[in-house]
Amino acid sequence: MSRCPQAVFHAKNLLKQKENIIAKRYGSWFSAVQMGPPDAILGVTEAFKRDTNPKKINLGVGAYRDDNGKPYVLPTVLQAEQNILNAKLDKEYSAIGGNADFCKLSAGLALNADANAAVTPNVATVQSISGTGALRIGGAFLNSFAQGKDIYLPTPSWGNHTPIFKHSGLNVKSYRYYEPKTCGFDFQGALEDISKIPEKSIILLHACAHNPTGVDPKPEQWEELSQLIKKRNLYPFFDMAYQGFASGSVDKDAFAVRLFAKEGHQFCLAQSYAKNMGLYGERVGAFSLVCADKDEADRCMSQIKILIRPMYSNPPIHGAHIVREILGKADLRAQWLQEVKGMADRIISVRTALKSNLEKEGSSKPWNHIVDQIGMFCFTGLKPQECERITKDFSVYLTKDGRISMAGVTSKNVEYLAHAIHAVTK
Ligand code: IK2
Repeated sequence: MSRCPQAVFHAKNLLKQKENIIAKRYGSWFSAVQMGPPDAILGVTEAFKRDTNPKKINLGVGAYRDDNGKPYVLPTVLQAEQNILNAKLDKEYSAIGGNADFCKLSAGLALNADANAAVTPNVATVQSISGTGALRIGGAFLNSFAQGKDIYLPTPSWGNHTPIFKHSGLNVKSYRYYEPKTCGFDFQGALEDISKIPEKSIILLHACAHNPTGVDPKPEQWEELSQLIKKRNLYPFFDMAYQGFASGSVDKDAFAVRLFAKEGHQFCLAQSYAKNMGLYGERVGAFSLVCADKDEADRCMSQIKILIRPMYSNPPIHGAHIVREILGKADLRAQWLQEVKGMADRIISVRTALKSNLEKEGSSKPWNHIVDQIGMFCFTGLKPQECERITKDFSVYLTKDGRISMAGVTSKNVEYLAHAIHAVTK
């Protein structure tokens, strides 16, 4: 049955009016919202995905790749998951602070050279939503209870530190860290700036494999920093997202954290298993407070739980079970230590390969910093125009500050990368 033209016209008009009302209503709620910029790091991956050049390389985000450029699931993680499956664990809610065994094992991994030693009772640890979540819990706790609300970050620092701590309500300030002339640590600059930081402020320290520079203090420099930080009565906040990834040894990479503990500092610590267990998307990490004594640790723990409850109630369980399985079983733990070393060693080897390929290209620039820097990143020293050109002309994707993720470099693409770097820097 066909409808008369007036009725169709009337129906269409009604529909249009309805759409206008909906558009107007929804438009009016958020019409003032401006388009935000893409994330400085994750936005690089989006641009990389759109590129159709078969030679493209993504050196943006810090995620480990094998020598074929593929994501790597650690064999110990696969084994741990099999064990979890076999154990037929339930899916009940976790406690607010997460899995208790996981927490003890995490604090022990950071603080104890002996894997079998118990964590001292002055340490309060909760499971967190990876390293970012640990930093955010720490920010919230310090905003509520620290004596000073200023947090000093090294310049530069991981791009997410400033938003995390601002979002926590802290005042974000900075101290000198990196010397562009040497592509190394500005030790004197750091000492000068730290000695002027007002007492009771918080100081953020990258425990190892500084992101984005790959530049770490030497052990003797850590010792001096520890003395100065104590003298200035500053509160250290360690961010340890790369334990094992810098040197290949979880113990060597925990040097600074253990030194501060030995020297009687009270401090807090954010840990992540994204990199060293390849558990990026599982979002598993830990936040610890090293307190004066057990009583203080218990009181702080109660307050941390009160902060967590309205944020996300309690953490996810799967990642914590994997970590507990690996760290808690001697054979899996030993195998995992080898796998971490394997990842670190591959990164160290592509650093050497990149430097020698740049020399082969005939580059007369000094590239020693590629092998001197440590961990997942190399702060190449490429200027913003050079970064833009290497992306436009060679489809090499990196962050605008000249940071490249060494994890994205392989024996297959290192020659092409060296060629591209030389072309834009000669
Ligand atoms: N802290 C630092 C210093 C980090 O580098 C990271 C991870 N950053 O990785 C992305 C990149 O820079 O390309 C974190 C904390 C937190 O990582 P997550 O929340 O994934 O554990």
